[in-house]
Amino acid sequence: MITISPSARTLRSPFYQSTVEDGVVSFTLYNSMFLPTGFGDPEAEYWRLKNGVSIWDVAVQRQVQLKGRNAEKLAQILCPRDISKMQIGQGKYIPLCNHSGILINDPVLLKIDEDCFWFSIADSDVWSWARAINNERQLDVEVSEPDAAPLAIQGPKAEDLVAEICGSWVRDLKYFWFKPFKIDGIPVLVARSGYSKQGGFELYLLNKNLGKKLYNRIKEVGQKYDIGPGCPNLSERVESGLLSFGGDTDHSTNPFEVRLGDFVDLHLDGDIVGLPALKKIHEQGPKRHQLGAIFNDANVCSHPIFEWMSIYHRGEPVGSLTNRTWSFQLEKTIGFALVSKKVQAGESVLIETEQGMKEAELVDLPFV
Ligand code: THG
Repeated sequence: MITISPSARTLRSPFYQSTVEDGVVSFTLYNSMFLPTGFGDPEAEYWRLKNGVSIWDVAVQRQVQLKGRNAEKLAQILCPRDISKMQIGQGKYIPLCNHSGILINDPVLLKIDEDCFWFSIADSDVWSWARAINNERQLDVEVSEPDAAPLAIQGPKAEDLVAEICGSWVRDLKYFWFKPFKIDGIPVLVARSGYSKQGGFELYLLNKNLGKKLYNRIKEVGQKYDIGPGCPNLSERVESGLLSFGGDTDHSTNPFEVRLGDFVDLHLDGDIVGLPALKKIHEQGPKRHQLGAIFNDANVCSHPIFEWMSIYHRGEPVGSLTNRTWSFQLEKTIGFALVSKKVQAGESVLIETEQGMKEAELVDLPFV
């Protein structure tokens, strides 16, 4: 068996030991941390997420904290989305872009306080980016990593479980909103969010020494909901059309190509990194778009892909398949296609797989 060698660069989450005890069988690296990718029964993990409730160690969603008098100013310079009306306790999904309008991360932004914001980041270094812009603009904001590690509770039974642990007030939390709370003395932020479309919460643990205690508490109360271990689920997230930054994007992807255009506020003006480029890209019209691909052969391959696969239409290369998975719901092999606007949903394409050229149908996302 090939394994990942640990080192001081590969960090463990506060919930690492708990996932090992829960039978984790594989990890990937994400933001230089171990992210569980399976507990030995992918199908059971999928249906638990769709029909029940599962607990996920997603501490790899690390926090980039901006603190100081100019924290909001710096956050807005970094965000091509209007954050001026955000309230304390509110979150927003943000397509972070560089000066060329290329997507460099897709974090959730949390307004912690009037002078404090957190970016809950996908897999790329936002600390260096934020520090660089901060220093260039001489804003004197402190950019750091707070003691915070998200633990996700996902699935249709998540709300009943979290309400039992924290109180029925959690039922009134709006999407991406959050509130500080103490569970048995364990400080957390309770947020309605998570990387699935099955509903649920994320508990941001605010004391890394209490990971085991929090995990155990949730499992204890979760027993009657038949809770079990899980992790961001490839099959569910692809069916649901959720983007994976770095997996479904490359170094030339802009937000309009990957269905994040609604999160760009083009009317904004002032000093915002990437906004002039985004206005231009929007004006000229993006050249690619993201569609779904459904293979005609049932099970083309169930394991994830290492590299994007070329897609052809009438003999011409038109783009790439950026992920691929077995859909337990559709009982087909599906994936995301990042393709030229010349091809549309409803058309057939050929995809260059390790089993040769395979026919697939393009469809609009999400699949489900
Ligand atoms: N939770 C937290 N941090 C994160 C993620 C998360 N950081 C990394 C990664 N996930 C960021 N990416 C996403 C992608 C999609 C969503 C959230 C974070 C998401 N999208 C919904 C959708 O696309 O339908 C809703 C978007 C909206 O309507 O605003 O939830 O999961 N803490």
